Amino acid sequence: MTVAACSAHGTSSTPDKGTDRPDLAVTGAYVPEPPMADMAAGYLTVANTGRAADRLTSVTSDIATDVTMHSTTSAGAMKKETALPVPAGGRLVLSTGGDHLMLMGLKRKPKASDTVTFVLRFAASPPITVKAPVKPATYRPDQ
Ligand SMILES: [Cu+2]
Repeated sequence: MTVAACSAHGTSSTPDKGTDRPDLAVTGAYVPEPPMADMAAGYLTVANTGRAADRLTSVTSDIATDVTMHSTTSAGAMKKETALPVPAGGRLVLSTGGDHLMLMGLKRKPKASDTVTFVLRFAASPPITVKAPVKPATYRPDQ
């Protein structure tokens, strides 16, 4: 196609709409039923089909006064993070034994079949609200 070949040469001054920004979608969110009444973990995947990277910069929840982002070191220790990267064309995966959300100051203890709401905020993209089902403590996602 001559038209495509022409724009590929960069003769057009109009930038491609939407291709140079992140495009995020959240899947697989869940909260395992916590063993303690004052603390719980949250897991989810943020997929970025856009061509720019983004960062998860803060998370809030209806059931916790404080939600922090944690990474897990190779030695198994948790480390608090102020942001987690969502690479362009890649995924941010929060999973058991890896990066995760930590819910502190629980207003109620999540029980299996409850739903927890998270609001995820990003450096570039608009906020995303996620309804995460509470799963039994033994639950592991397929992937
Ligand atoms: Cu943690």
